[in-house]
Amino acid sequence: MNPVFPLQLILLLCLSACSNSTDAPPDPVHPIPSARQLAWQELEYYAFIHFNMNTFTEMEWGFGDEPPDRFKPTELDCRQWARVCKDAGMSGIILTAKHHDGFCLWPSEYTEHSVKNSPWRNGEGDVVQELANACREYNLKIGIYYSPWDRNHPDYGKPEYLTYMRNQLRELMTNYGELFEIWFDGANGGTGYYGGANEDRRVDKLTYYDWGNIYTIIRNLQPDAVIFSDAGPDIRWVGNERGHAYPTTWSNLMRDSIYPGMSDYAKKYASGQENGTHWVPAEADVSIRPGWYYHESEDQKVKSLAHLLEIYYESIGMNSSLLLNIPVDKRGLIHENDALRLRELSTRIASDFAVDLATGSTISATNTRGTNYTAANLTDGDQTTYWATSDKTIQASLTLELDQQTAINRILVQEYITLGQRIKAFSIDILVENEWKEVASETTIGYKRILRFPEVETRAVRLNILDAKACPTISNLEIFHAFE
Ligand code: FUL
Repeated sequence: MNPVFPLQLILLLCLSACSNSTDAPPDPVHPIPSARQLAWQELEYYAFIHFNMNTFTEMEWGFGDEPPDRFKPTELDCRQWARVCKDAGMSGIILTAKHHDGFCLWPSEYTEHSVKNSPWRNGEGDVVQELANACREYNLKIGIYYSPWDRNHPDYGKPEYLTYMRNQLRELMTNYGELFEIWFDGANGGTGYYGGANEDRRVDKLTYYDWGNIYTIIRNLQPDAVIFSDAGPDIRWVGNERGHAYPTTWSNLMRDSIYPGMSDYAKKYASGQENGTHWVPAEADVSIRPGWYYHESEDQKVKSLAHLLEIYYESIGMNSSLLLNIPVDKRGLIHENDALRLRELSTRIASDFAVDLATGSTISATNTRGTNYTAANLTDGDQTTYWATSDKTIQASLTLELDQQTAINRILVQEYITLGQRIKAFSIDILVENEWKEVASETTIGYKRILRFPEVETRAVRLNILDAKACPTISNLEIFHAFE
């Protein structure tokens, strides 16, 4: 053994004691996100594409008796969809591979009710494959919407249908490369064609689908994909189809007390639960038009820029992702009106969030855990560094001093969610003529919270953490001056 001099020994001990007390990370507050949930969280904004048999029958929910030859897009071009979504600043596309009417956009070997019996590409086409290729070309992620309810299938409601569903999911999970999200609709069971039976078939939504086994198939074949349903397991429905989360939105959920399609879901679970047992963050889905599918009569009803901005702030700005639906039209293209509006939205968001006015400011905190967790981590543009207080300090304030009087009207703040969602109450003050003026008093932050307030000229901004489950951990604080 090497001799160690007493002085060096003391120094070493002292250093390690110091680093333990100041630089040990805070304990996580459970539940915490999995690696696949953390990766998903960064995607934030992606497209839903409702395009299927309903596009050609002017339906929202097809009955299941539609003949495959009605599916005949004239100019289908998935590269156009990908181009529009990429230009819109989106990170991926989720396609309705099979909706409630059961028609399959891929030539499944388990049914005749698919593109293979349609006139499109002489029955040789595969929309899922074309979209997968286009997404790869444009560096977008691809996800699959698969309706558990199938109004076409003769066996729906019987155990045999589960074999069909599993076989189809295996096909989809195997043949199209890496998928980022699998989307299971909560709407299921009711009247339908069911192979000619034309009857009402109800299922026990809790037990019928044997979800555990379906999740196992997906985990085995697509280990990095997140699974969406009302009940997760990875991502949950936000509880409305208007595209907004709630000022209080927890990513925690009592997951085991929920099953997809339960009637009181929206009331009880949509905004998550402070004491939820599992990490199941919210995804807000909404259509850019009144319907999910394309209807020519809605060409002039594309949501306004102002409406879409509201949706943006109430989803991405309230600890949720935004799944914005674009109905592809009968040609097989995203309609010009929708493409134009999407571009307006992305241009506005890009310009409103182009200049972070917090960059270069001086930032200080009333409490800091240690040298690895200083307030400077909030403005370093690095999401893996964060500010934290010492274990026993829940309430603390951060003050940002700008180098000159500046007009501001947005503040963006992010918790370091790797260690769990912790903050229960916070407020924001702005220094106006030497007096602190409160502009926001709120509850949760989560992955991302964007606060809007009327434009104000200031040299200093203060974020006060008023209550938290444990010492707060915040990774990012940005300030902007948006158009209005
Ligand atoms: C609902 C479905 O019934 C709608 O048709 C649409 O697909 C929407 C996203 O989910 O539950």
